[in-house]
Amino acid sequence: MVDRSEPTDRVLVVIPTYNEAENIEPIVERLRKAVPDAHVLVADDNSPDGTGDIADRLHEKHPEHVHVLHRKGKQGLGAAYLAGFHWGLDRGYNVLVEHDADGSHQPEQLPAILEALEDADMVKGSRYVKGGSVVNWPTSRLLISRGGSLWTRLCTGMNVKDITGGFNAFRASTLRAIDLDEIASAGYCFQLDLAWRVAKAGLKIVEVPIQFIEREHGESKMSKDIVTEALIRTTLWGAEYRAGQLKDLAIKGRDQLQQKLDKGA
Ligand SMILES: Nc1nc2c(ncn2[C@@H]2O[C@H](COP(=O)(O)OP(=O)(O)O)[C@@H](O)[C@H]2O)c(=O)[nH]1
Ligand SMILES: [Mg+2]
Repeated sequence: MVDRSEPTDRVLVVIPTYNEAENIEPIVERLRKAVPDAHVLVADDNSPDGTGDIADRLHEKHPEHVHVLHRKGKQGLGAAYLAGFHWGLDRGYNVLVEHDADGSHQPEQLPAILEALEDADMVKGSRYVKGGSVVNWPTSRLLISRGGSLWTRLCTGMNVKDITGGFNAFRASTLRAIDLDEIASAGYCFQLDLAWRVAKAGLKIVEVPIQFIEREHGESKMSKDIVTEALIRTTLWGAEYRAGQLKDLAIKGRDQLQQKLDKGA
């Protein structure tokens, strides 16, 4: 169980980066302004465009608040987040935040997310609740995102509107309550995987409206393989979950029948 009376004063914002040279400095500086007490960890996969060097310079400028995790090479967003979470959990942070580098997530909206975490185990920044929005996405991308959320909701029964979103905050105890090391999802399915594990653990997920703005610089790492991974995994989780529900129903029916038979005997 997660103890919500635990403090939430030590916040680590993890930013995974791959080729975000144009974006990393402005986003870190905006975070420093919006949440001055929070620490930032840039988890860089040895970006060929030198993002890691820029992050090192930001660390020199803000030695206490900005940290850098240099990883060997491109291993996907999920692996970078997991390494970042472990880095933070090992150092006693009690809140861990996921935040993209590309300007899609607005650091100025983080205080509202952190406030909501006072009464939740996980907070999802949500484009699809009242007050949330998406700016500059082509219809095709919006369809993938909304379709992905809808499909996951149908499969798993999870009551979350924006399941694929990547602007999320967790209590450290929430991450400790789910088995992080079992997460194999690499691409954006990582976000679904995390939310599904938190929901399955019976923990409370709250959605807070955010404005999502598509990046102006650099390229998205979204690919067909990433979407396929999400589709296959969510369908399998759903099948497993629904099979479990059916089994529970069958066991209940069998027990009720047995009771009746015993009474009649
Ligand atoms: N470390 C690391 N970061 C990644 C990787 N793939 C994507 N990212 C980062 O994850 C965030 C979201 O990725 P993005 O390409 O914008 O995906 P999109 O928003 O779904 O189009 C950005 O900060 C990326 O730099 C990766 O393989 N390794
Ligand atoms: Mg992006």
